[in-house]
Amino acid sequence: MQFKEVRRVNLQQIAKHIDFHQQNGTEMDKITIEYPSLHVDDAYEIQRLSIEEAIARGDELIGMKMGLTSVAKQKSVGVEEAIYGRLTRSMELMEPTLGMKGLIHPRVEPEIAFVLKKDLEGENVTVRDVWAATECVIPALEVIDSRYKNFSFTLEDVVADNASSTKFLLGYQAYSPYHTQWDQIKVEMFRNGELVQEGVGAAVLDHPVRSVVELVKMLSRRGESLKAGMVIFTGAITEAINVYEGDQIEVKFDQLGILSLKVE
Ligand code: 0L1
Ligand code: MG
Repeated sequence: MQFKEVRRVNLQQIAKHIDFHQQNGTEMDKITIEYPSLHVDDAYEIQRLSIEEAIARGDELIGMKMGLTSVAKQKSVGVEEAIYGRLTRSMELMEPTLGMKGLIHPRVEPEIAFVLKKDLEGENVTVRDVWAATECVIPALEVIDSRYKNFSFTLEDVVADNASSTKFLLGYQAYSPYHTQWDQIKVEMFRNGELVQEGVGAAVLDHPVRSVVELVKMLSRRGESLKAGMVIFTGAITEAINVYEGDQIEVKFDQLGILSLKVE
């Protein structure tokens, strides 16, 4: 077998391995233990292939997310760059409850989500292009759950594991992109009534719209783009918090209401 063929087969096998752990909510060793020379480009290909496995089972790609968009978050997991992941229909919580079954060590983080009405592509995309392509902006919560033991990984590991994507909740109320200054939005996160995290929208690459620009650029380097109708999670406004069965999470988005999540 040619080298290229061996590599292609391996990426597919690794993708199937990761998909298995994502589907079953079981822990795994870092893939870089077995494949120490894995490149980040390979990791993004593994991510794409693992989502293809889910799509082949009837799931659907409905959005994308940016992760590690704040220096604080990068420091907390020891990875020094922003990354992206893919969101599928089965990840969306239709009710504000999170079942612990099938999850390993979930964490919750508040985000600002964009919903697109036009495609976005290309290395030269601008902030103006993103506003013109945005249907609405929605306060949201992301549930991340690394499949790696102890939430410990390298850049390549976390990219291959779809940037820890697991579940997401969109608020019921959508806002015009021009409703407010999204970088000024203050967010407070409460667990069982106790304030545990606070932050502002500017924590996300100075402004959440810049996260969408960066995502389009990163995707264009791999020949991919964002499509009309997609929901885009722009990145965490605060540190993520661990959640446990019985927890009640409340996140106050300044002037935009409260998102609640009951953990069962
Ligand atoms: O959405 C995120 O910022 C998570 C990116 C992956 C790192 C992590 O699991 O904390
Ligand atoms: Mg996130």
